Amino acid sequence: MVNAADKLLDGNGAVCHFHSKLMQKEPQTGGAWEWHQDYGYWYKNEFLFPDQMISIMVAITDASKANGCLQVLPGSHKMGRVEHGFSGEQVGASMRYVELALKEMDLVYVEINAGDALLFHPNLLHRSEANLSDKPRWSLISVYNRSSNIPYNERSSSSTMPLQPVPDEALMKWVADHIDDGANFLQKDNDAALK
Ligand SMILES: O=C(O)CCC(=O)C(=O)O
Repeated sequence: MVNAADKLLDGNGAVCHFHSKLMQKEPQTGGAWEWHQDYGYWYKNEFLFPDQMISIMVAITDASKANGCLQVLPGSHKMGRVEHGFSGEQVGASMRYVELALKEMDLVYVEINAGDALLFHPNLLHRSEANLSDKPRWSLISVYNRSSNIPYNERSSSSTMPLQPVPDEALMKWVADHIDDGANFLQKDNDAALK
C-alpha cells in the first residue's frame, strides 16, 4: 500500500501515515454518509496540497449496493475542493455542486470483494447508503500523505513522519506484547497504548 501510494502521490517527500479507520457497517444498522470530499475535512487541518494525499479503502467483507457500498463520481476530484458545511450531524459537500457534478459524471457503486482495495484522491466526491441488508460491510480506510505536505493545524505528527515499510509477511508474524487496558483508540498520539 505504501509503495502504491508512493507511485500515485504528487511530490517527492516520504510517504507517511495520516490515519486509519475501521468502518463497521453492521447489518440493518450501519449508517449512511452524505456526499463529501475527504479534503473537505482535511482542509481544516491546513494541509495545502491534496494531490499529496491518498485514501486506500480495503474491503474486509464483500461490499455491494445491498450492504451500503461506497458510491463515487469518478473524475470529480478534478473539480477541486467544493465548499462543505453541516448536513445534519455530518459535514457534507455543497449539494448545488454535487447536483451539477451528477449531471456531468456517472455515479459508480464500488461493488468489490473482500481483499480488494480502492485508492482515491481526497477531492473525489463520495457517499454511501445505510446497510439495510443482513450482511455486515466492514472496511479499513488508511490515509497516506507526503512528508512535504505539512498540516499547519494538526496536533498529531504522524502525517509527516516517514513510514518504514516492512515485508508483507511481517503482518502475520507480528505479535503484540499486550494491549493496555486503558488504551483509548479514539485518542490520537496514543502510541504508548500498543506495545
Ligand atoms: O465507507 C463508507 O461507507 C463511507 C466512508 C467515507 O465516506 C469516509 O470515510 O470518508
